[in-house]
Amino acid sequence: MSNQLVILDTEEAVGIITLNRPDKLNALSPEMLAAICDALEGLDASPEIRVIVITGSPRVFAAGADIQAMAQASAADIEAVNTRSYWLRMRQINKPIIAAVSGYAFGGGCELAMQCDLIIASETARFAQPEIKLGIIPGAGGTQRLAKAIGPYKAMEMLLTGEPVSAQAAFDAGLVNRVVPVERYFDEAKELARTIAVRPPVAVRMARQALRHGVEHTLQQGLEVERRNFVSLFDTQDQAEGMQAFLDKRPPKFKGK
Ligand code: CO8
Repeated sequence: MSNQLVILDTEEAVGIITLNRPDKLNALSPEMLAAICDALEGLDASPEIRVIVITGSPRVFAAGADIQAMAQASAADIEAVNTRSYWLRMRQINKPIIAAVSGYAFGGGCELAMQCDLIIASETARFAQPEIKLGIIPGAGGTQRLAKAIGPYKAMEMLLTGEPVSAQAAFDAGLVNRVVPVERYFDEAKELARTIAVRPPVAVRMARQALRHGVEHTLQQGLEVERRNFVSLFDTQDQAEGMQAFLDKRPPKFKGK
C-alpha cells in the first residue's frame, strides 16, 4: 500500500486521482487538499489528459475536513491555514472532473464531490453535511452548491439535521448523475470519462465554462458567455472537422484545436 495521500494514474486520456488516507477515512487535512490540488494541476497541464476522475475506496470517498486538525483551532487559526486557497485552486481546473463516489461523502467530502462536474455514485454512497453536529457549518461551498444542486428545502434539511442521504435519494434530488452497483461505480465513471474524452476538447471546455458561469452568475451573464463561446468555436479546426465529418458520413477526428 502506498503511503502517498493521493495516487495518480492515467488510462489513455483519463487521469485518475485516488484519495489514499484509509486509516482516517480520507479526511481532508491541508496536506491532503494540497496533494489533490497538485495532482489536479498536473493532469490539467498534461496535453494527453482530457478528463479527470477523482475517487476514494468502496468504503469511503472522503469523511470531511480533518476534525483532529480543527478541534483546538481558533477562528484566527482557521484563517491562517487558509484551506480556501485549495478550493480556489480546484476551481481553476479547465478539464472536466468526475467524482466516483462510494461510501461516505461527508462534510468536505461532499463538498469535494460537488466541486466536480459530474458525480457517479455506488449504491452504498452516502452524502451528508454533518458539520452542524460539530458546532460548525460547511465552509467549502456546502451551503451554496448543495442548495443550487438539490434546491433550498432539501439542502436546508441536510444542513440543519446533518443526517446523510442515500445515493438513491441524492440521485432523485439531482445531486448525482448515476447510481450503479458498488462493483461498477469506478468503471462507470471511467466509461463516462472516455465518452467525454473523445469529444472536441475546446468545445468541452467552452460548454463547461458557460454552464458554470451561468450557475454562479445571472442568467443574462451566463447567456453572454454562452454566445461568446459559441461564436469563438467557429474559429476552431474541430468545428470544421466535426461538421465536415457529419456531411461526409464519417467519424470526426478532433485535434483539440
Ligand atoms: N477527520 C479526522 N478523522 C476522521 C474523520 C474526520 N473527518 N472521519 C473519520 N476519522 C477517523 C476516525 O477518528 C477514526 O480514526 P481512529 O481509528 O484513529 O480512531 C477513523 O477515521 C475511522 O473512523 P470511524 O471509526 O469513526 O469509522 P466509522 O465507520 O465508525 O464511522 C463515519 C464513519 C460515520 C464517517 C464517522 O467517521 C464520522 O462521522 N466521521 C466524521 C464525519 C464528519 O463529521 N465530517 C465533517 C467534518 S467537518 C467538515 O468537513 C467541514 C468542512 C469545512 C471546509 C472544508 C475543508 C476541507
